[in-house]
Amino acid sequence: MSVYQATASAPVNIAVIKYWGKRDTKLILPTNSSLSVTLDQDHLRSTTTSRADPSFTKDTLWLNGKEDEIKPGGRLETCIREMKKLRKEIIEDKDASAPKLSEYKVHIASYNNFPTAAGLASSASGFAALVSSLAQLYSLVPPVVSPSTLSLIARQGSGSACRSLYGGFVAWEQGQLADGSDSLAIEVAPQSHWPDIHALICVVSDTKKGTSSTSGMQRTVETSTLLQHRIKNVVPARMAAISTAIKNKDFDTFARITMADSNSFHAVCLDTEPPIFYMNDVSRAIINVIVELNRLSVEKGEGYKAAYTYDAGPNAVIYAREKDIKEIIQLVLAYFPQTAGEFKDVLGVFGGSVQ
Ligand code: 2P0
Repeated sequence: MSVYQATASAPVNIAVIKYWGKRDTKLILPTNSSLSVTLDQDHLRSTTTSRADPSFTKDTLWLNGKEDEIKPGGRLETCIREMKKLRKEIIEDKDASAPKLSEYKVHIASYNNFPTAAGLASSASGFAALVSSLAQLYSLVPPVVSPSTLSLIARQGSGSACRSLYGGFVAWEQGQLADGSDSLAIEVAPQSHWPDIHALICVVSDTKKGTSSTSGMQRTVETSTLLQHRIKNVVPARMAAISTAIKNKDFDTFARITMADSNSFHAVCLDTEPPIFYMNDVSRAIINVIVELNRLSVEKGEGYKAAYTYDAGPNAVIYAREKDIKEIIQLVLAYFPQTAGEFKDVLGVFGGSVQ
């Protein structure tokens, strides 16, 4: 008897143009496009195994070994249902001899291998790995199905997950259509285009954030006037400019826009009622160190050395070129010793290249 089983893994991505706000909360359609860099670290991935079998009585998911409820109408159920639908339409309806896997229940086991201290969100890599493993199981792989098509489904698990289906530099185009069929991820450039770019994660705190992204961003949509300015007047030009900077390997422009967009995202969080604070004093002190490092470097005619960005939490991600990584790590550790002093809550620095 045949065994239908597949395993796939997906990496974490960190946005340089931030997704913050939905125009459709059910389909997860964003109020603006976003762009991210996919991290290429073996220890920052989700790995998922899916198995379809006629003997299974219900779809079941285990997350890090613990059964997770698949709520009717919830994000997990949507992703599984949409993947089965794609299998039926693209494979089974066209080839009568193909096994009817879409009619079998699935068992799914997913693991995140992040160090708990990294304080990174797991929904992006988690839903991307889930969709990738079902795609392998159902033979929905290139050239039959593109990662962009799969991203339409991963997006409905968690918005940022759609960007984890490609390596390198990835845009999530917000799209215009009400059904979300044009709100998908596209590759801006593969990692091989600009392998010199690296990412450092400076762990400021590993405690769970106070306001979840999902509820925080909806509060921003409902209450922030600054968000309207951001989505209409700021992000579209930045998306175009940073894509060009990536294509030209123009680090100064990449760094300037990355830092500006992190600042803009945290400004709209502050403009939310009640305000949302994701950065803390240590996060802001790291910004000052990077700003000063860049100021001195620009003064010497050597351009920018580093770009900071912060997500919905206090941990810094610093993008830099290979030649500057060592100096930046030494600088961060000099200002924020990991064992003593008032900055003892800086838990660690993880280095890595992008995928
Ligand atoms: C981003 N973040 O672009 C932004 C920057 C956090 C700050 O995507 O509700 O977990 O599941 O679609 O994807 C976090 O939002 O939210 C996020 P849902 P998600 O990476």
